[in-house]
Amino acid sequence: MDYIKEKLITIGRPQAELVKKLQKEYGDKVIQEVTLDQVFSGMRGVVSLLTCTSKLDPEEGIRFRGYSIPELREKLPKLKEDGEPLPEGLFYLMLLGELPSHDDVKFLSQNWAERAKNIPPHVFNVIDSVPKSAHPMIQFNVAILAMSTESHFRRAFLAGLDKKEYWDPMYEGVMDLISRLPIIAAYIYRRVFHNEQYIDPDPSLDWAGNLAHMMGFDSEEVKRLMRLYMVIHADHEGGNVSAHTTHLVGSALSNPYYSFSAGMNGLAGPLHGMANQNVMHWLEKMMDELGTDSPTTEQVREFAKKTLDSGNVIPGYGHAVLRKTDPRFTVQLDFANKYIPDAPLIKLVKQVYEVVPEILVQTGKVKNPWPNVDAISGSLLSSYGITEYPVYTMLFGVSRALGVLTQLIWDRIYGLPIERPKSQTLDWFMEKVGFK
Ligand code: AMX
Repeated sequence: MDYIKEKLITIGRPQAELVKKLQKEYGDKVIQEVTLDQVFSGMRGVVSLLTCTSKLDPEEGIRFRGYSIPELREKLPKLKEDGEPLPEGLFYLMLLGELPSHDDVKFLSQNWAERAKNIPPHVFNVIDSVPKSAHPMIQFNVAILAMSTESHFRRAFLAGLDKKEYWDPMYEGVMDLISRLPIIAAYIYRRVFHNEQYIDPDPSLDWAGNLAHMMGFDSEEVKRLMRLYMVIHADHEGGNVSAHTTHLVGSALSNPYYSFSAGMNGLAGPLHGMANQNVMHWLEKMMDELGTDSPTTEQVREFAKKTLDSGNVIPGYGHAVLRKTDPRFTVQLDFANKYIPDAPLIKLVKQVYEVVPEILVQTGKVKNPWPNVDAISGSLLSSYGITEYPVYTMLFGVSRALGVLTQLIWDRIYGLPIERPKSQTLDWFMEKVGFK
């Protein structure tokens, strides 16, 4: 057993006991009242999930095991002092609840590089059988499902493993799956956009650095950006579509591949992860229609208004929980201001930021007029030469694996049951509220 796994279960067993005790002794305590409005508006604010990896504050944004993004940038191990934190470190933090050392991060980089060596050939055959024109998220997802032939969890379940031990094969499957996602994503990227000129992984590199390398970007700058991208997209507490779906499907004891694949289908929706690609289409359409790459701020304002008037949302703005500018937006803007302040797309992102919140406020209905993570991520990637918009959501997905799959291990440590909320008919709701 590797030492991280050993540490995990040493921490995990008492936590699992605590959850059981809490439920047994306080199970009948009322924690919240739910209104009809909450049910009809996508269960906003309804507390119904136990998630330990991260927590989202509407004003402050995401905290991973208590640490904000600026704190992570300061405290997580980096390869170079002025670089960005390694996603391996964030995984360690989310899994074990404590900050890793440089050695811990190195262990994970090496462990994942080793595990990534054994992707079965049929996975690539499955990708190759899908038309290149299919969206990368389709190709990514069929590859994830195809890898489930390797599931430790499925094998252990069939062999009759004691359910208290389910966390163990789940950990193995999650580690395998996370280790392999960069190879899968880079394969799809090179297949679709670089004429099948594949680049071998370099096992001496870190997980995100290797992804940049296999995509064909060997500069330190792109590796640095990839590390940041992988850290900030990793988790956003338990109720967002990709996290909730992964957790829900996992509650049926589906293996990590089935569970994560389900989450990725949710990430592919335009209101969730696909927004990063749609922001780029929106900016491109703006430049096309205006016939210029550097529109005036007034022109940007008019274009944004036109988008709203035509009954469309402005992608990259708004959020179901956040009520301030997303710190994941701010950190990317800081990064851009530091390294590429004059990039034309970054200038455009800033112009949009200047005018869109005010326009959204004027609608009188948008609860959060501020930018989210997707308002800038594509422009940043594109400014560094990763210009193929359809891969942006897939890169988001590679990162999101870190959080949602860590939580899946914890779900099995806690021994959470199959999820099954109650639904009611419209008549029931009408009767309940006394509708006349
Ligand atoms: N542009 C235009 N209208 C918007 C808007 C935006 N960016 N954000 C919200 N609205 C509208 C909603 O469509 C809704 O209109 P309706 O009453 O006519 O149906 C109204 O404002 C109230 O919505 P809300 O309570 O403020 O937001 P929500 O919780 O229902 O939805 C979100 C949140 C993110 C889906 C929404 O803000 C949106 O569609 N944003 C654009 C897409 C986007 O950027 N998604 C990425 C989110 C982050 C992520 O998951 N990656």
